[in-house]
Amino acid sequence: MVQNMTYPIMTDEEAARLIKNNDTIGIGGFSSVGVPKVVPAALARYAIDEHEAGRAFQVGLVTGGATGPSIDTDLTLAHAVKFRTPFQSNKDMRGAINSGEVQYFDCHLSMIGQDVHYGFLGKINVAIVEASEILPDGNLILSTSVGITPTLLKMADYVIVELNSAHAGKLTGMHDIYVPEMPPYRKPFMITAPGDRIGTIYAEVDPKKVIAVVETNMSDRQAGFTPLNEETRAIGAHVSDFLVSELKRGGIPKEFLPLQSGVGNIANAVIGALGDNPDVPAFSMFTEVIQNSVIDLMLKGRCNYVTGSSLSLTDDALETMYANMDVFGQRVLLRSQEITNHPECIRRLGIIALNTALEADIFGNVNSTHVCGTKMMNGIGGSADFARNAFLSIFTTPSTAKGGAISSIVPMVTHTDSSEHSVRVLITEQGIADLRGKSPSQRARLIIENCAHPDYKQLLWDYLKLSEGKGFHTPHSLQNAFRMHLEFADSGDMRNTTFLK
Ligand code: 0RQ
Repeated sequence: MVQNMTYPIMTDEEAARLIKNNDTIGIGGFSSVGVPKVVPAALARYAIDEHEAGRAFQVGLVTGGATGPSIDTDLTLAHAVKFRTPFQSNKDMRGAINSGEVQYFDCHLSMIGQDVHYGFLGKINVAIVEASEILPDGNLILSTSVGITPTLLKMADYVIVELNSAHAGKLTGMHDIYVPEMPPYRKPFMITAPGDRIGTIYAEVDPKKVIAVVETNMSDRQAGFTPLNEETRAIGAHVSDFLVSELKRGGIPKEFLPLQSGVGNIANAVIGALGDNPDVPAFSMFTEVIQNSVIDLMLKGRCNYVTGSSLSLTDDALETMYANMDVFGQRVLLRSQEITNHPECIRRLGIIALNTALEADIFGNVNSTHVCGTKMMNGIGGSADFARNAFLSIFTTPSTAKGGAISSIVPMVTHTDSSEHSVRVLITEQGIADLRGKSPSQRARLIIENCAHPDYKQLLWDYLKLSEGKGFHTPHSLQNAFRMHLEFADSGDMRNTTFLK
């Protein structure tokens, strides 16, 4: 037995100085919660000191998903990040990615842990992870998220632990940690219901790797969501109406199916709307990110079980959970993202996947990441892991952006994250397009009629008419496919578009 006292206790500054220029750092945690906080901030200060002394200092960042400001703001503003993968949602990091300062590759979130395991990303020199407890044998009880932390602990040369007493004892038993074997020894994951456990409540770490423990007491300070508006309410109502009609006609089994919900304001609003519709049965969730609306629905008995990789909750929602552990203790389970997003589980459980598009084209392809095809917003995240393997994959988006100057329904998406083959239903505040079993022409008609904003309907009909009947299976006019985007770049308003004849 190794006692936790054998781990060296250090200050954040001391721990940060164990990291070297050019190291690849694995950051534990997921979707901005359960991530390390003080060591990355100290690392940013250290980088600034090194730069001022005329020495190079940059690191590569491999994370589970989005992280906190001490990583994506502090390290970015210190010009200390060389590359970053697989997902971020931070203004400063986004700026550095789009300016070319930081090399970024976004990646399906089910795959990043596996890529680390396979060695595709090179060596992970140091993992920095947050834990809520260190067990007597040195293993870790993680905190509000799991992400790829178990894999980082396994694969990194060295480990720095931030021991966060804010969650001490509160989350014990709420994790299910399982690291898949490497092929050819990988076994099926025997998860046949969202609550099935396959692993341990702790994450294993080789005590010899732990070079520092830094004690903290900090909440995640997760940002809140924008209040519901007419648009997000309408999207939520359409999603719940659609699921109810599918249930009634037998398109969804009467037992209902577990839901996955994407990130952001719209996803949060959609789950809230499902909970408010009495015709939607109380549901379970097999998802990646557990957002605020789920906590509310569990208290109301509308959501009866949720498993995900992070409790991406504002402080008040987390306090609500801690204060009602009789409700939440046995109904919330945190897993690694290799499992929450695993194609095998998603396909077996028959997940209903609800994700958000920035733009969708009239043939059903979805862009979730690139504004006007060039500027990175966040990343593909887990959206396509779920969309590709779901029982039913639904994408939602408001029909316009930027006060109506952009139509989210366009002739051709400027970047494709989920293709027409993975997008089965498209929903905007205008209505629902059920694309299943429809040809490209039929899909275009449905999407224009049901989903486009009235300001853009005629424009999109005009586009379709340019090429329909000309012997094309997918009636595109290549010289006009991006005219709406080009018009926005020129005049700032897609409504001014005229197509070339
Ligand atoms: O810009 O912030 O400047 O106002 O995009 O848009 O409407 O607030 O939507 O917060 O729900 O995020 C796709 C980004 C939606 C998110 C995306 C502008 C709009 C606004 C945000 P402002 P909203 P949301 C699994 C699921 C990929 C990852 C994923 C996302 C900003 O859902 O990152 O799904 N998805 N993961 O004005 C230009 C358009 C636009 C546009 C919107 N067509 N053109 N700008 N905007 N449409 C879980 C995980 O992976 C963790």
